[in-house]
Amino acid sequence: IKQSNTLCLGKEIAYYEEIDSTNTRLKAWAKEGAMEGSIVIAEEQLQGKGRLGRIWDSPKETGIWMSILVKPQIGIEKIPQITLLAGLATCEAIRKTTGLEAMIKWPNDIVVNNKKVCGILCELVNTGKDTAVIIGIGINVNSKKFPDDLPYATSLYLEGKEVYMREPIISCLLEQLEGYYIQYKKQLSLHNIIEQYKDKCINMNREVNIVSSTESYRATVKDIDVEGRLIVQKQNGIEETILAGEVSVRGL
Ligand code: BT5
Repeated sequence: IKQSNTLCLGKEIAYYEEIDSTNTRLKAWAKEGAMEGSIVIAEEQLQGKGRLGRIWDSPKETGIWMSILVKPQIGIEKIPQITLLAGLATCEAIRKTTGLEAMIKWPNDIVVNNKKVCGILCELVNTGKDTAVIIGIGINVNSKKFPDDLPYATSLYLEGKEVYMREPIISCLLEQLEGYYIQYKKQLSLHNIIEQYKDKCINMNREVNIVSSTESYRATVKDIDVEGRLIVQKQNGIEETILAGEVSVRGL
């Protein structure tokens, strides 16, 4: 990744042909003292991770499977904000480099034409010295097809009918993310970032299924607050604040 104009992100890069998970690798490296902005990237993941123990399909050379280390010195309750930043930066980078109308599905998916093209998994790691966040980003770039059990998955290639170089997308993503991250650390810009996120979020003012381990109901998305939580209104008019719950949108 030669042409990335960043000050911090991507200055140290560990590249693998094959790895279990870039998040897992970067977690270990963080404990060994990796500096902020360090990146792990792989051509193929054998055990790519989604949220809640789910699997992220990461076949060889078709995607961007990457993890980025940041050290914002925040508590676990602030991780959703980092997920938002990463989602916004990735959405912008996909738009800028492909021209596709990428949208964000709260909290951590990027969709194109209502299908999932990217997933983001942020994890907190205690390095012994400080607390760091691993931002794991998986983008399906040139995948030509997906297994039958992933009917809502798509790639930039399938949506744009074009083969895309991965390097410019990565460079653009790092630049976008660094820009938002610098803003984020100033805290004052948080409202501005949330507004930009909401502009690109497909769930805004739409009906969603809220599915948790104990209940399931339909509600309308009203807002996203500065903590990155979803504010929904149930059919009986009562508002609920949703944290890292499971929100499924029809057709996704
Ligand atoms: C996510 O989880 O969407 C987060 C995915 C993060 C992957 C990156 S790749 C680099 C880094 N290293 C890792 O090990 N992970 C990160 P979640 O919202 O739980 O969605 C997972 C679900 O998406 C799965 O249960 C499948 O239904 C679906 N899925 C799996 N692989 C997919 C793919 N390649 N494209 C689209 N959907 C997929």
